[in-house]
Amino acid sequence: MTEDGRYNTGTAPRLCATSHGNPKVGSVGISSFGDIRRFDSIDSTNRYLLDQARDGAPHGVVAVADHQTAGRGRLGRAWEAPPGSNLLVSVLLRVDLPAGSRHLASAAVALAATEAIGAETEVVPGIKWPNDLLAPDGRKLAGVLAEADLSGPPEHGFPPIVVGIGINVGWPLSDDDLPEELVGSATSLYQETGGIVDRSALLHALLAALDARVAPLSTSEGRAGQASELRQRCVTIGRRVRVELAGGQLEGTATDVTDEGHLVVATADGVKTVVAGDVVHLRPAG
Ligand code: BT5
Repeated sequence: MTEDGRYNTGTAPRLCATSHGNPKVGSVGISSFGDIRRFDSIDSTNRYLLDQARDGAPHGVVAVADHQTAGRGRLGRAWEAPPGSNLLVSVLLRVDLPAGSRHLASAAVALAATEAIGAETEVVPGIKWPNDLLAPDGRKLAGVLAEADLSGPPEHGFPPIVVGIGINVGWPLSDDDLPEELVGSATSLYQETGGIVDRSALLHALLAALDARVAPLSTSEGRAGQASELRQRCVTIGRRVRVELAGGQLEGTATDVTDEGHLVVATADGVKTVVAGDVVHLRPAG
């Protein structure tokens, strides 16, 4: 960060975008995700697509922003990204996904993002359960936020799940850019590679990879396949973890991810399956 509290964005690349509230509608020729709405500035691309979904927007609408004024993380937390530096994108999914397997929708986006990053850079991110992409050094490169709205009328199709991802592309340029609380825990593709990654190319690669992952979510074999990929990518498995749950916490060793995408933790009180929670990777004992 600069001394006056603003972000240093250096020469980060810019997405093509339009003014607040008036999305520029575009297409990248990917079958599921042809309707791409681009914003110069918006409060949150997830908020926008949830509202669109309530009005009946179909599967496949994409919102991408150059800047979010109220970018959100999970549990009311904020997602930081200065204007014009990172990839901030949400997709509206309406898929035939059993309620117990909804985590696989965000896993599909996380897996697609690891593929896209692998296609555009040499970085091989790991997935920290439930939703973070970590650089090999363990710092957070990207975060995924899935929000479902189950209240809509059936004529709009399967209930909407909006999955947003923020990928740190050009920011932070260095640790000096970061607010103190993110130093040591956040990184960017720029920091990892020393190069500028084109955000439009990354978006295209992400949507192409996700396109191939959507149909399989509707079959049990397809879901098992994605869960298996998640298992391979999941750097939480094998780690000692503390899991913060809505009603308490547990500690143990993460041993597996189920076919529904849930985390299995071996604790002193037996094996627990975690559907939703915040995970802290602990240092190995001793
Ligand atoms: C997430 O939440 O990681 C989900 C982030 C999702 C952001 C996307 S951007 C497009 C779409 N529209 C939205 O409004 N949101 C989505 P969580 O696991 O709760 O992590 C949030 C925490 O990560 C914060 O409390 C910070 O500690 C940290 N953090 C914030 N910004 C960060 C960044 N750019 N890089 C790394 N860590 C960050």
